[in-house]
Amino acid sequence: MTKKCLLIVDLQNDFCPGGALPVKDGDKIVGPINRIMNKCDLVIASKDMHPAKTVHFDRWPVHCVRGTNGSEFHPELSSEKIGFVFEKGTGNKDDGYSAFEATNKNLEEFLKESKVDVLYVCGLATDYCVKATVIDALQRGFKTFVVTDCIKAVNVNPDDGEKALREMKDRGAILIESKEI
Ligand code: VGL
Repeated sequence: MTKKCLLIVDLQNDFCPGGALPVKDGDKIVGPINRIMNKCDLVIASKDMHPAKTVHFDRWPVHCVRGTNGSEFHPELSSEKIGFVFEKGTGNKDDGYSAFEATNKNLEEFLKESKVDVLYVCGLATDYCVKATVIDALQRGFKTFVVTDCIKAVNVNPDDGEKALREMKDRGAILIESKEI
């Protein structure tokens, strides 16, 4: 039996409309993500968890600061189904785009110990944390799917999301829709 793991990247208030670094329609993927949780053997998530002062905020507005509401999951996410939350960007010098940079637990070791064969990645945002996480997963040898209707892009430039999808695909990720899981 193939062991499927769903990895939900940074579905936090600050990345949703009304948050400090809102991704357009970031909240629209919450419903579809809730619906695919039951199709996977294991559900885990990452959270951006920054200190109040970090070099990361030289580039971005202050967001996802530990202890603030902005760092919490979107309230409609079925977070009770999430088995573990990997925290990243926790230092004052690291961006922590990839979930594989988590500092509270080693994601690669966790996936290997959990005998995960296949990783399904979704969440925010396509062109930053999703992309970085997917590239790291591929480099570590995991068969990695990107769930295209369960991601949204920041789009600093309008085609950043499209470019990120192409790059992930070129590096070996498989793009699928949630109904195919
Ligand atoms: C993210 C920009 C800055 C993300 C995090 O979660 O994709 N994007 N920090």
